Amino acid sequence: MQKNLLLTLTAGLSLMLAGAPAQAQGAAKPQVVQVKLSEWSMGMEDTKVKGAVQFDVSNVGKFPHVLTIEGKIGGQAFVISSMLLKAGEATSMTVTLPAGTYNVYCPLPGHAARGMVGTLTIE
Ligand SMILES: [Cu+2]
Repeated sequence: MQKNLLLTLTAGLSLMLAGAPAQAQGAAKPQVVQVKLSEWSMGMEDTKVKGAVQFDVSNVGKFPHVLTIEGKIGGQAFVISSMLLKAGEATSMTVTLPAGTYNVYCPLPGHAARGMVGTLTIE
């Protein structure tokens, strides 16, 4: 698991990662993806989207959970994490990533091993 870059995003914050292509249209609305974290699922397995993505993340479980996205852009590893969400809490984060496949998981100890993993594909 790479930890070169760890960014915690607060509600509504929009992030464009270095190396990501500039958005052609600028005003393009991000695609909304609902993420419902619980024991033991990311609630968004194998999501496929285009362009900017707004993750509306909620914790519908009993334990704290986090949405982490991990991958490489131009050979450079990155990790993006939501804030830690306690039971019943929600947040939103918008990311713009180049086309590719990224891993999503909950980084809390043992959670990924129990099934809190998935894939995000940007087309
Ligand atoms: Cu978790």
